[in-house]
Amino acid sequence: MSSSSLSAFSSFPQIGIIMGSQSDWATMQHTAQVLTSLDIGFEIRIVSAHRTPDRLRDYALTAEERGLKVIIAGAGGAAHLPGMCAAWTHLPVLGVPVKSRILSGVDSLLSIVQMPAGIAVGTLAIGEAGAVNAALMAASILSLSSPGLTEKLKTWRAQQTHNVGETPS
Ligand code: RP5
Repeated sequence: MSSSSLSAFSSFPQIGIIMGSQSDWATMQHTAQVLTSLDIGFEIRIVSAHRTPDRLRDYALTAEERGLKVIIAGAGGAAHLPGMCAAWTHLPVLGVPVKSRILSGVDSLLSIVQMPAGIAVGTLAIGEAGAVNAALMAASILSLSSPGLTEKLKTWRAQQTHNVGETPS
């Protein structure tokens, strides 16, 4: 899926999806797909904590004034991105550990989840499951002030339940 084909890739995004590298898009596209299915506006950027530190600082410092409500940050390996992003903004930051080539994402998971006390990052599962659930968690956060979105989330879950067969095909 190309980022330009996502219908909720909006000019008034509520969710910021950032990732450390182009290589993370294969995982993070699943976040974008779920947000699209829930009709939640989002933006997508490649922002690396170590390769583009100034871009990360600018992105996080301007996120709130640009209308973002939640940031979802996917990164792999020594995955500083979610924690560094959270250090620059008071918005909720959800971290998605991307499956890495050498350590299969355990490195990503531990480096995101083990935030020292004082700066919070909500950490999801490694890989696609985490990317999907980050979108659902962000939607739940937004739904606290949006009854319409609560209904969309209930519908999404009901559809998921409906799709579970009683016997394997
Ligand atoms: C991290 O390094 C990125 O988040 C990515 O998961 C990982 C590898 O990046 P590439 O070498 O594929 O650009 O910064």
